[in-house]
Amino acid sequence: MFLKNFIDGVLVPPYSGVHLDNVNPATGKIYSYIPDSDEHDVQLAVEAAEKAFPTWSKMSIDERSRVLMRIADLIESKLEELALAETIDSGKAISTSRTVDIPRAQANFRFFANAITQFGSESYHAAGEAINYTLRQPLGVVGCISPWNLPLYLFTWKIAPALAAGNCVVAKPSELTPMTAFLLSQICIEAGLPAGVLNIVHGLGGKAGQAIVEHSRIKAISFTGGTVTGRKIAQVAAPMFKKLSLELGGKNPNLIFADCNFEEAIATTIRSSFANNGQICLCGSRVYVQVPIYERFRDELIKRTNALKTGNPLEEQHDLGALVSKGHLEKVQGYLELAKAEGGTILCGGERLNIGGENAEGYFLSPAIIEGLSNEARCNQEEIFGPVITITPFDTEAEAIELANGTGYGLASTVWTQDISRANRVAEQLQAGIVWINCWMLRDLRTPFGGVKNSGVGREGGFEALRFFTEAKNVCVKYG
Ligand code: TXE
Repeated sequence: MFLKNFIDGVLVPPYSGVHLDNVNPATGKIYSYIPDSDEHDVQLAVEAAEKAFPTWSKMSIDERSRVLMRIADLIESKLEELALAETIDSGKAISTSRTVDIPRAQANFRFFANAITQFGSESYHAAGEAINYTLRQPLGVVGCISPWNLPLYLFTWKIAPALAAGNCVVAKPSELTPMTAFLLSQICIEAGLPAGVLNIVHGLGGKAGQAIVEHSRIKAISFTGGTVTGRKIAQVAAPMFKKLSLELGGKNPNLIFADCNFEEAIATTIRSSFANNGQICLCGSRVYVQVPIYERFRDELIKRTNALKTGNPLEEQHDLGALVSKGHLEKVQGYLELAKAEGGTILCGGERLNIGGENAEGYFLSPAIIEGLSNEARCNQEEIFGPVITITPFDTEAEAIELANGTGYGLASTVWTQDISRANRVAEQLQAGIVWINCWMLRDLRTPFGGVKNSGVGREGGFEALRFFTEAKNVCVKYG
């Protein structure tokens, strides 16, 4: 199957005529081909978006909202088809696609279709003198670039607020997981989204992605992906004074105090470590446990990690599927080797698995726990982004905070304690954009989402996203 770009409301092949292989990570086999787009395709997409902008941006909020709702309804009605496509493309367990990825993609459109109807702006009244009010106007054409770990989920998390705010979009999904973005283009046609409002250009980051970032008429870039890529994008976009939202990597700590609810802490730590094969920027990859419960917690964690089932992602009984690509599998395996060289002990997992049958060549790795590394070890500092966590004991609250904050990243963290004062005290001191107390990934789409330090700049979610995708213009009116 040959996927197509979605430009000016129609599905078209790439300008170059060249296609890239798309591999099913659970089999290691090519199963479709994606457009190898370049600056020509991006140019056509920008022109289509500019042509659509005057009408889309002036359409009533109610009408715009209805179109986005129709897209949400169609995603919902095609849940099974989209979940299957997501799993084949990314290797993730089908239960994850069914219960997390696709429901959330639908929710993203529904949420922003509603949010735009409630989006207001400030006004300041200086009695007897003047009134200031702020207009929030769409930017024009904006670029959205998303990664492979939560393909449709993160793609729509950017596109939905951009469109809701009245912008026209040129978007690029990851070349590793293009399928559901392609299916989304068909859904947009079915939903009656006007031509050119959303344009989807497939292809490589360094080529199609770079062309989006470099395009002088694209006013803002919303990007989720690796920190190294984020830095490259900032280097190009910042001197052009584009608005930038960068949601980058994480090396998130789980702080588990001795007074926690043990069962909840352990069950959630299993999820936060290995959900989606650990390929979620919010996964907790550094687990710190207070000394009195350290051994008990560690042993139980090993037991439950060993009980996780890794296998054919299309079979419902499997908790973990395949890693997204051969390159990524090798990167994660490289970190396991490094962990040993750094003096760590692999307590369980970390083996390349041969599932057999048609999955014999798939990129399967058993979930791993590493103990005995210093906080400065690279495996405790760098984002591994696979089913690999480290576990480390701590004594005091102050030590826990120091360990947690001791990396270049600052995306998310979890705190496990029954002491409400401690929970709030620790939350205040953590260098992170998101702190979960006694839970993980409990998401409310109204909240600000993003990181500090090397985890990025800007916030997504709720009105923050609508503010990002609009320009504030203050109007000052003097009383006559
Ligand atoms: O992502 P990239 P990669 C982390 C994770 C992973 C590492 C590298 O640690 O191992 O990043 O992953 C596009 N201009 N995360 O290389 O390259 C690319 O085509 C414009 C964390 O797969 O960041 C894709 O659409 N675009 C993470 C998107 O950027 C460019 C999610 C992300 O790809 C580009 C994914 C360029 N120069 C990886 N180069 C998270 N935090 O959620 C690439 N792209």
